Amino acid sequence: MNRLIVVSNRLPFALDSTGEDLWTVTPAAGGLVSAVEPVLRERGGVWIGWPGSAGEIPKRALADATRDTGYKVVAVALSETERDEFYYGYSNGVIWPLFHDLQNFCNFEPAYWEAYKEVNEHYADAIARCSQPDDFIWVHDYHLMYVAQALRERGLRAALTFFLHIPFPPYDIFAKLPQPQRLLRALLQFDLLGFQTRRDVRNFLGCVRRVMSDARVVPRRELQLVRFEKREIRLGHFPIGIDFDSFERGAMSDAVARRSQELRARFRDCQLILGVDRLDYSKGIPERLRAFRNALERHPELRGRVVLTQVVVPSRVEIPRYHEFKQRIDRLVGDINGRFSTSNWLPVQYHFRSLDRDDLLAHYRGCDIAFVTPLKDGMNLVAKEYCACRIDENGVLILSQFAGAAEQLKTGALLVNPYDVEEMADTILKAFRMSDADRTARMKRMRRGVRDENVFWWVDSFLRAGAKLAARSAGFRGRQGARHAKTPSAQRI
Ligand code: GDG
Repeated sequence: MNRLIVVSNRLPFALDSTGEDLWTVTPAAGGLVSAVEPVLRERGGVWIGWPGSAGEIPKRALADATRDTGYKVVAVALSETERDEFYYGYSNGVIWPLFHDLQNFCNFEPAYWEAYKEVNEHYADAIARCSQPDDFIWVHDYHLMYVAQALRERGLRAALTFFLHIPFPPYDIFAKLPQPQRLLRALLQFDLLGFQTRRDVRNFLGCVRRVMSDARVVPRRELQLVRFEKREIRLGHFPIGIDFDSFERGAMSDAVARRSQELRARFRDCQLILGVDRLDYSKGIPERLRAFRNALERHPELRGRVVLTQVVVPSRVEIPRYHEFKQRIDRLVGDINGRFSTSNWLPVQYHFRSLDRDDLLAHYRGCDIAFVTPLKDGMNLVAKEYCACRIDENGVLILSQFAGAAEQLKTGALLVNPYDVEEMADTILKAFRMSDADRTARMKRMRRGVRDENVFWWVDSFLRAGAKLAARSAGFRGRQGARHAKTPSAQRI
């Protein structure tokens, strides 16, 4: 395989200014980074992305931050307006809510689409500048769906591949987008489109059939095929995994064992229920809290016997909707604790911050029940990480039927509808009462799946599908082609 070029909106760390020429480096939160970082660290390659602060890139801080990564980092700069209109605007104010079926949260401001295209052009320029003919170019996620079109306009004919980390909506929802045709046309400039689940592939093909009259869908058993503008585009589902061994090893470490014992010792005689999410309205946190409250109201045997630890990692707090959403969570936690707590029992332990890795793993290892109830989710890695850290093969996973992970974990998880508060409350009781034998049988099945279909399996299956296309690629034409011809062969992966 050839050198891997990963392109995503954000780099795996954020640079924040703390004064004149003073910068702090913080690891970026979120599923894409958790999944892709170990792959690039292992294989090497290039990561193109934005370091998270608007304005010029601080060259020295960037060099310091990337010295020991094991791969090359190319930073893309965004102005404040671009950040507001591309990142907060079109990406997170239109595509994110719409693709999670929450169309009422969308702000279809026309200027955002223009900014989206423009910023995608910056990423395309960065790719054109640093790529070589043999590179495997892998663009990630919903911020960058226009990049292939921008590259085609620059004369690039090399194979381009794309993976969508979030769900792809059904036609009735997708059609609300003011630019359905332009967006699908842009996506069809890639040669390989990867989605998390079969559901997303089905939805995408449904939209292509309804919106793109000159595209032809040719159903295939494995990779689907679309013929469009004399090109062939392949499509498939590639459910993302986690670095299972690293989570398992981490969970076995002395430090994690000690912290998990400390956690358990603080809540003797209680079963611990865990929720871990980025602050996001798609994660179903208020619904989960309402379900927990409902469970305490209707099932008194749970009072004093369960504790819900809810970790909320700050994210996109600059967007007013996220700020309001946090206040809603704060109020619900206050209400539950105010109503049910006793002198020696506080039902909800609420942390609005990121846990360090050992602490996160200690929570996975030490909590009896994971309560993962997104309203909709591309995959949801927390569900898989929980299974990997259950080295005692115990623990119950309550999982939303609308998380991509449900397709793989349904043999062991208790699936729920995250909009059905009473069903979730009853499922808490069912999990609480579940026998050790049942817990173990279910957890063993889930762990087997998460171990086998890990992040390296995910990346290999995607790269294998893409390698067939790369063989057919023609490289750059014109001036860029001439420059590439002189470049020495790149690092192999
Ligand atoms: C997107 C899609 C898809 C969470 N809290 C802490 C912490 N985390 C880490 C978890 C996990 C990641 O953040 C969250 O990943 P998710 O998959 O749950 O969600 P998104 O961020 O929305 O990710 C999602 C994913 O991309 C991958 O394709 O699964 O559907 O929305 O890895 O461990 N990490 C630390 N402390 C915390 O407190 N250190």
